[in-house]
Amino acid sequence: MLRGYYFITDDALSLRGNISDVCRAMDAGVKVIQYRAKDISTQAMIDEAAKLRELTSKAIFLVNDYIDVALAVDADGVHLGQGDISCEEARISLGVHRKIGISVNTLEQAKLAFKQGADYLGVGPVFLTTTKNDAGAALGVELIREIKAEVSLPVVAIGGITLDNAADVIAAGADAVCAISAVVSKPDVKDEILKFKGLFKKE
Ligand code: 3NM
Repeated sequence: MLRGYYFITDDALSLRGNISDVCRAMDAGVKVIQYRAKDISTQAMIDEAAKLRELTSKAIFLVNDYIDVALAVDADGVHLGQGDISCEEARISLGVHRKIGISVNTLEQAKLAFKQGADYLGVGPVFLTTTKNDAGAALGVELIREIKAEVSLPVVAIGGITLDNAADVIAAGADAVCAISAVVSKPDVKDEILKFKGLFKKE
């Protein structure tokens, strides 16, 4: 289910807005959609996430950072960063059936996330990115190889991924790739996603 293209919303970078982008992502057959919103109220997030939940009934719909928003709209899970509530604590509110993804920057963090019951890992930033302010230095594809060799969880690679470097990321073992700016700031979101998906089919 996690293999292929993993979509994350970004209203600031989007040319047509989150609703349109998610519709196009669903048209492209994306299986996982993450709602990521910054600098808006919790209620505004819930309102938008509720609309996106309706559009993504055939996908796994995750909410970035906010367990309360995820529960309010009956999302399929959350994605959490290193500074957020721990995976173990989150599991208490979310139960066993909802998914928890954890962002990791090191092999040690990946091992801990596995121990704490994460369902998948977000590994990044693989390359330099300006989309996330505090993403930090590029980690390179080698970390994906190391994590895949030692931790049996699906890996979603993220950060600075484009059509030019995604094949290297997939070759390193990433189960899925996410490219935000390289997709939502392009005129045809569906078309861009299909190009990324095509890289997986060629394997
Ligand atoms: N998380 P772009 S990097 C949301 O490293 C996010 O955990 C990251 O955007 C991480 O594809 C990132 O435009 C932004 O580089 C990715």
